Amino acid sequence: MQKITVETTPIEGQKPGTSGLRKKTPVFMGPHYLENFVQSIFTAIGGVAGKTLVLGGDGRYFNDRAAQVILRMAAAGGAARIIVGQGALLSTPAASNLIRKRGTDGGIILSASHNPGGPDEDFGVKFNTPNGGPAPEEVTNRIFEATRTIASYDILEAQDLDLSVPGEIKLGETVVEVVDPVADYAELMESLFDFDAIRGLIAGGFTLCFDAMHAVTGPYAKAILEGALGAPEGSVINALPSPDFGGGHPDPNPIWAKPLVDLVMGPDAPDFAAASDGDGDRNMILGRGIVVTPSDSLAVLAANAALAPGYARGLSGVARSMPTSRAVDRVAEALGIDCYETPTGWKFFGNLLDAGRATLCGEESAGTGSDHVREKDGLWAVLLWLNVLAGTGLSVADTMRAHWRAYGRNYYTRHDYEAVDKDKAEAMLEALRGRLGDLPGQSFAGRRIEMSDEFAYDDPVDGARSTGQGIRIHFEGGARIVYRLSGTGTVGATLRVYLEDFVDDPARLELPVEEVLADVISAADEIAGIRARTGRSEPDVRT
Ligand code: VG1
Ligand code: CO
Repeated sequence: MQKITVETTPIEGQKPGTSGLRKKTPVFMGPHYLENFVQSIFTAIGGVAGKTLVLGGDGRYFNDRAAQVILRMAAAGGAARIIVGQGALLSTPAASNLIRKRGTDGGIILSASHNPGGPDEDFGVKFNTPNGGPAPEEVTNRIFEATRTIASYDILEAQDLDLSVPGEIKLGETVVEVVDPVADYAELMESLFDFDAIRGLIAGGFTLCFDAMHAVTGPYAKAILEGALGAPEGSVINALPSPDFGGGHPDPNPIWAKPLVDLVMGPDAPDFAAASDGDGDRNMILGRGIVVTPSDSLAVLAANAALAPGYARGLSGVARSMPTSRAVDRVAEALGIDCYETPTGWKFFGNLLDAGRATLCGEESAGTGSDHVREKDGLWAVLLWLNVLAGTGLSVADTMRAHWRAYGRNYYTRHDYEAVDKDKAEAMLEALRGRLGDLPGQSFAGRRIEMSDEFAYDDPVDGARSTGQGIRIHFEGGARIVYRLSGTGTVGATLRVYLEDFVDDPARLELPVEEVLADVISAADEIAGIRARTGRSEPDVRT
């Protein structure tokens, strides 16, 4: 088979965001676009000669063809072995596990996560380092630099490989090893959780519904929940991965997973329900009559993790992204362990997990995980919840009530303004930045500001500094607003406004969220001038 060197020129805008490079699918399918980026990844890691990489994706449109291109490029670069999920499928946490378990040099994950897929929707490529985690900024900066100077890429002239059957195939000098995408991951889950207890819970009549949203977790959830744990067939819905996710957004939140919310609020509610996203790293937890806020879920799991065998020895510490509610901070305080506050994006947890400083991590965006891999992990969160419920015998709603009574409640919501004019959004934040010094002492909607700043993070392990990570406004009494722009969108700018207030009055623990946060929501608009500056009167999505 012949290696071809193709001349190319740099393509603008190949800068990885919060989680890899995400663009509209036709952009990725354009001449040299995927190839330039992949070659730049190879350049940034010093080439792939003699190396072993993991490859897989969430099955969205173009996943299969992109995987064939990457295999030919890795072979042209002299890779020793590429471990690829059958059908080029791997959930993000399963890829992270394989990268670690097989001691590889990293991996490439094809996904735009919760963004919709299809010929006119989104595609993405992400590189994970040998620890199994998303490349840290130092690596993504090198990848970006390489995209700006690239002059050629190497690719093997060869036909597509048959990735439908596990086994080994030779591609040039490279071994392509096709593996069952589920097996190693399922084994890892069984090592962490008390499967007997969960089986017993389900055998006792506890009912559950898992919505795979036509995305990658279908086969994983079928094998684990229905297979290993004995949930009746049909407990996993939308289980067949489809290239356009059945035409929906594979985003597990009350907007895109509304049918699941309707189910738990209706007469046929199961005891437990959950959903995951396109690439299987997010989770949404629901119970009869209740939707659990991701920030609360992190706090509950931290408080009860010791019920699962994998965490019985206790937690070394916990970490949350800055905009995530501070509910977990109270649990950490009670447990006497450290709580770290990092910028948005899982890559910032990697060093803390590697150094053993944190065992559990989470984000308000439905991401929860632990040191078992270096990515957030949707099914893991579902299984830990089931293990906790099997241990306490409580319902989801009673678990939340007990938690709020013990720790107080951080009422929380996030308002997203999507596809806002980028210049206007940036100008709004720039104006706010200029006023940060003057805000303390001023009142908005009857709330007095105590502190305001722009979040910067100094990694306690390697000292790397990340600036410009979101504007924070703290009010007297514990309320908080955070403003930041999304780093995963593909159209204009997405403004995220994170709103929170703390209540520990036992009489006020079960009020509607929008009612408790009404002042804080008004203050958020008054302070930044969202309506006036963006022309939007309402957020597009409230989670
Ligand atoms: C969003 C979330 C962030 C998450 C990231 C990747 O980023 O806010 O918490 O880590 O998506 O998740 P942003 O920059 O758009 O706010 V996933 O499941 O899309 O890999
Ligand atoms: Co995801």
